[in-house]
Amino acid sequence: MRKRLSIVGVPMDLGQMRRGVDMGPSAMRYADAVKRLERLGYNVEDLGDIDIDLIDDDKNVPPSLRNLKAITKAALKLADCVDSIIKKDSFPLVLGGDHSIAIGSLAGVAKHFRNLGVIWYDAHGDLNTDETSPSGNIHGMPLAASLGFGHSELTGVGGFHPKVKPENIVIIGARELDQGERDLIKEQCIKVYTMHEIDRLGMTRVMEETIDYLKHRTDGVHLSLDLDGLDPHDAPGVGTPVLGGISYRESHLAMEMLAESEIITSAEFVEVNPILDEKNKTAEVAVALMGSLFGEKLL
Ligand code: B3U
Ligand code: MN
Ligand code: MN
Repeated sequence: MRKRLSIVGVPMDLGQMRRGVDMGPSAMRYADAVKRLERLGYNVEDLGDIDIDLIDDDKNVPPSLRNLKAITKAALKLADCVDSIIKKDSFPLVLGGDHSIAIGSLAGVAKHFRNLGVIWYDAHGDLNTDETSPSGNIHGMPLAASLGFGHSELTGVGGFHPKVKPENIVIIGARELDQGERDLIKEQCIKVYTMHEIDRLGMTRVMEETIDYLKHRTDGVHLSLDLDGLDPHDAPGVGTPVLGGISYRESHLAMEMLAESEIITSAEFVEVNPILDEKNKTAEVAVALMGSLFGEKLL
């Protein structure tokens, strides 16, 4: 029987200040995400996009949690959608949108696993809370919120927390962390492969260790892939590019190793911003990586 895969787009840019990332789902569809995955033998359904309500909450919400109401509302909708995808035995593939959407993805996924693992492929830790964030941008908070840290409206999406335990997380590609994030990583003993470890060990070993680590302690793994984890040369269309990132080739290798390992049970590709992109390059990179994640091989 063919494996089922359900795509849902979250056209939201409210978790950060640069407009355009709400067009990420369209850009990845335009880059032929559906066809590419169908070619691999998947039964792909595209559920379209979640409706994003623009709620003007500036008056009621502090600047440390910009657009809290609208982001929470979108997270609740996405959580329900992801939940129903898993209930019908399909694989949820979420297209972002800024990274704050991960709060909803993880809320929907976490109900179905007792020991969910998370791979956070990102230049950033996204481990800020409203108390530690230097920007007030919620796209810098989703991993903290999923661990149960931060504002109760974010941590409480889905009615339970935490969505993931600190020992079940692996961050890959980090090269820009705020002090509060560093403190949380140390305090919670979160496993992080910074660019230093990727350079030193090589991506092969990083992924072998990651897979081995998560395989033995989790019953499902969500891949949260922020395109800014890649080097801006390879993925220029992102809102907060950071030099010295993971290469296109290393990223393909990482996805191919994840495909072989068969540990990934849900995934999201976020922060593609077509306005900042070079001829849809970043969306094409995202779709090429999806191909590898779902088993594409040259021979
Ligand atoms: N850590 C900073 C910057 C940032 C986080 N995520 C992205 N940028 N993409 C913050 O605003 O929390
Ligand atoms: Mn991120
Ligand atoms: Mn990032």
